[in-house]
Amino acid sequence: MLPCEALNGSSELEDAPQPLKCFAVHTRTKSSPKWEEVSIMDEKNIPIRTYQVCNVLEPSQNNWLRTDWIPRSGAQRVYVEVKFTLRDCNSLPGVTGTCKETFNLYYHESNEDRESYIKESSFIKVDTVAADESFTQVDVGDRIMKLNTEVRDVKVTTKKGFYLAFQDVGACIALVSVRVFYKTCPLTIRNLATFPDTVTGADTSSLVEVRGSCVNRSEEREEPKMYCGADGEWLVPIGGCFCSPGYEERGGACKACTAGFYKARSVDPACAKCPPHSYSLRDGATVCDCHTGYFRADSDPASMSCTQPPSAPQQLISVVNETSVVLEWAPPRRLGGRSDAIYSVECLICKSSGRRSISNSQTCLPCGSDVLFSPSQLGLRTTRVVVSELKAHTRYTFTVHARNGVSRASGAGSAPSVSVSVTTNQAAPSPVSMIQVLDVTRHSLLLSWQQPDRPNGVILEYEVKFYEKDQKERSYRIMRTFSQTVDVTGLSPLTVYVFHVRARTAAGYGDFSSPFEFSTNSDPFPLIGEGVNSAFLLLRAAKNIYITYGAVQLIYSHSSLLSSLLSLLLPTGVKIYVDPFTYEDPDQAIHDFAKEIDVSSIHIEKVIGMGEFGEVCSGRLRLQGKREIYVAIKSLKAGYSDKQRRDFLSEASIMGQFDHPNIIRLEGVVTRCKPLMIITEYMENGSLDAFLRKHDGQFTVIQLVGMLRGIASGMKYLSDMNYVHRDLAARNILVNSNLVCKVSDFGLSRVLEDDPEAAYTARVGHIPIRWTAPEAITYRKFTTSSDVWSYGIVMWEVVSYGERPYWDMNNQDVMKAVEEGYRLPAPMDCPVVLHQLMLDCWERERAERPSFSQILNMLDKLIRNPGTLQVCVSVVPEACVPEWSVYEWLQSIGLEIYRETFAAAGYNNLESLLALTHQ
Ligand code: ACK
Repeated sequence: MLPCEALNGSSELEDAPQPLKCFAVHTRTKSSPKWEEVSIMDEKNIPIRTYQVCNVLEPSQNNWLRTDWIPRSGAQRVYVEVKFTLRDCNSLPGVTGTCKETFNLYYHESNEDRESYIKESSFIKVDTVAADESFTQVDVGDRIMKLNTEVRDVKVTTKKGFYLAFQDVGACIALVSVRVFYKTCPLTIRNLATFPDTVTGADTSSLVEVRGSCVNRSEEREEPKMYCGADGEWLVPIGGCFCSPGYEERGGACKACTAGFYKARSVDPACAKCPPHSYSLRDGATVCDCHTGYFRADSDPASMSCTQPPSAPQQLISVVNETSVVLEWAPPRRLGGRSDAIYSVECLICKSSGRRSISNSQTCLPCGSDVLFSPSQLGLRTTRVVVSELKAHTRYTFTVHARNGVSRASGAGSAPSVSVSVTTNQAAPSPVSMIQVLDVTRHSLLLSWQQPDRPNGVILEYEVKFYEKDQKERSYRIMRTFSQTVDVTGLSPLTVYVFHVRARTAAGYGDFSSPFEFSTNSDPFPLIGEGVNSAFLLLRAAKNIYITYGAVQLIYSHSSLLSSLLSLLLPTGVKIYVDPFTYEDPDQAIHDFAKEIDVSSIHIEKVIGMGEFGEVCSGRLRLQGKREIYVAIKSLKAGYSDKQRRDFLSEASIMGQFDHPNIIRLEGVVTRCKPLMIITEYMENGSLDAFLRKHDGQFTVIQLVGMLRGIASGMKYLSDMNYVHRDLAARNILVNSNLVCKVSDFGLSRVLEDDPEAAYTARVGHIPIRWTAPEAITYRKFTTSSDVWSYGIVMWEVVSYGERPYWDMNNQDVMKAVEEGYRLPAPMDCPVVLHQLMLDCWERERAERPSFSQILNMLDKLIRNPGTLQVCVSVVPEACVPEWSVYEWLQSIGLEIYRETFAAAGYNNLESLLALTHQ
């Protein structure tokens, strides 16, 4: 066997070194092999086997020595290292020119490992191998054998293996060893990627591209690649891997982070110590857990300390400016280690619910969506917010909550907060947004407008300013009116006028509306129109007439023409109620007082209740040239009798005669098709009794008095028109979205058959006993004064938030008690002045009861001086305002002259006043 040395970065070919065999290669000359296998001693005197040839004396030598078949084993370029000795021709005595000093190296690729006979021509020459120069210098006589080492490489790519062959052409050679190997780039790890042992390419310049694979616990950063060069060197590393989270690179491998350390992302260079307020107990942590009481938000990086929710905001202060409040606060004392504190403002309207409870507990409701927060209500980064569009005279509680990124993670229920309660001041009403013209003549314009969006109190009157457009504001006129309509007369024909309207409450005037322009026309003024309608219009336009109910009955019962003529004789300005039952033809009444509406302009939406004659629905009405409005629709159910039809329509005939902001407005009737309908304005909050019960304790006294004022104003209007309602009760008052109360439920026969409260009495028929004055119960004496009695009961219902008058006493007991002088006591927290007014309405002698006009004046006075409402008749002494003296209380009700009398009688403090009774 030939000796063999292993070389770094190279591989010996399988089965190499191969035993060289001296065997025949098919040659053109001789066939006998000249190579001989000879044992010699090497330099160290170790015996080795060699192949030798030395036919230097004979010419034309061609001696072949070939290896066995060598499998290629994937190699593409193999290296052949030959160790040999060669005799210097000059050192050989007697040698002629035939002596050579080289031999040739050949190869032959083959899939066969058993080719016994290979033609010489099948071999391809690799090179002519010469001995080293130094070797030619041989010490003559001493014959030191010089070992030459020559390496040649050859590309072998076509077959599974190859043969090597050595051709001697007349030299004196001894082949000591032949080592055949190929080169690989050795397995290596670069940038945390493993590159396998790779065989080099076929050519000396070829680079083999190799893809690496990430080491354990690592992940690819960018595809790891390297090139294996022909000499077995790795070149141009690209890409690589990162250690996975929880692991870091140590010595080319990925090792787990130890306890107390973590690595969150593969791109992080190394494990890091756990941030403050966190820990990791096990190796390989990707994140550290927070200590108890500390938290991490979803968006917090793992490198961030664990933090805490903030404490409550501090030093909340409020500055009220009419109906706006500025809230300012200081940041929480503890921010929890974060800088992302945000604030939200909660707004509640709170009412003391002390009416039935001894404690001062509060009922709070969220403020409506119409309240504005600037810059915003939620997610505030600033410590200041302006809250506007609040209701006037209303108590609000604002709570400022502080939160930060870990408030939710902490799982704490509500965020720490600070609260403040404020009461808004009076505010002037907002401007009227739109003025419409209802009727135009040569000299007049009939205008109407909606109540301002934010009345901020009870509207006491409207001021209408107008001027000729050409005159600008150089000369203008002012008109004041209580209603939302005004008939502006005395105008010049065909002239453009500019109108502004503003509203006034106890807080003063609001701003004027923007200008609206209307022109008078040149139509002739209808002096006497046809029928009652025009006569009635004239009556409405007239000023300062007074006519009795009976007189009008007489006129209308005879002839509408007569009444028209009479009306011309009357002084101007008075509106008189006309009993539709005095008409010979009831249809005439309905057409005189109500507008016929085409059913196609009504869009019914839903049923809202049941009336005596059928369903009550809500819906929309769009009349030509007018904007769409919400309406209530009462219909007459099928199968009605003549009487029912007449009774049903009588309500419209009555309502159609009224035009007042506190009387339900008739929009019109449908009589030309079935079912018959009565269309009225829509009152969003339904009937007053149910509305108050629903909002028990939620209004200020001023708001309650505002409602009562509206009802009193409507009743004054009705009484001025000589109309007696007979069934005034909170259930027959409707409330709109602005809390405006309007008297409803008119009709004649219904008095009082459709009222579930009306009890049948043998003497006077159906009577709502609890609401009715004794003289009306006893001998049917229904007058405005009996309406005043009912109004007193309504006052009691309102202040007690819909309580049933006389609670569960039966009608008999109520009549008896009232007869004996018993009167309803003041409801909880009822101002003394209001209860006094109720008692006045319940005077036995009807002549001693106040008129609606007096009631209205009284309520206006109270609204203008809210201080007078501060003293309450209450079973809870603390519900009264403590700082008031008896004198101040007497002053507030205009009775300060009795100061001495009260003192003499021992009434020295407010508590002693609680014992006072009406008597
Ligand atoms: O208490 P409510 O909701 O108010 O239930 C009754 C029901 O119809 C039967 O009368 C309601 N209602 C009557 N007229 C109107 C109206 N103009 N606007 C709104 N609701 C009305 C009443």
